[in-house]
Amino acid sequence: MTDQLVLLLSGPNLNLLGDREPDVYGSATLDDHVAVARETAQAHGLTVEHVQSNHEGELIDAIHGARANAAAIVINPGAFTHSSWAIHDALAAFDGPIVELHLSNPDGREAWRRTSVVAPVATGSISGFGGDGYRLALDAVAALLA
Ligand code: CA2
Repeated sequence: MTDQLVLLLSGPNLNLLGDREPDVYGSATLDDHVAVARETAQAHGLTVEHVQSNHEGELIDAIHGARANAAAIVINPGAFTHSSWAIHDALAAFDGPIVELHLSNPDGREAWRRTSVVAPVATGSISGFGGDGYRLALDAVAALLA
């Protein structure tokens, strides 16, 4: 049987991880985090497809694509977390589990980060555990799909 596919989405500026703000986001790169997600997925018999984009429409297109081929979505929407009702609507049209993932804990930061417009359409959220969040998110997806 083929592995179930999990779409891992990374929003704007996450391609800069490891380069700046290590005090907030850690020193690992996005590739490092994706590797952890892939390893965790593999241990659960899942496969990860990763898409990073700095463009809202590209993230939305990827979510639409997931409707046909993915069992679950893990998404770190970056700053779109706090503003993108378009991503909210796209996720609302996806039928499987959705895990919202953040490296930092947005609730402990600036006031504008305390609102997530993605949270209402997510199955659950993992925030504030740094890179460990990628392993936790894939563990959560596996449990939800089991
Ligand atoms: O904590 C998270 O994972 C965030 O989604 C990261 C977003 C931020 O806007 C959210 O409030 C919380 C920002 C990602 C930007 O990442 C950078 C990495 C290195 C240098 C600059 C930005």
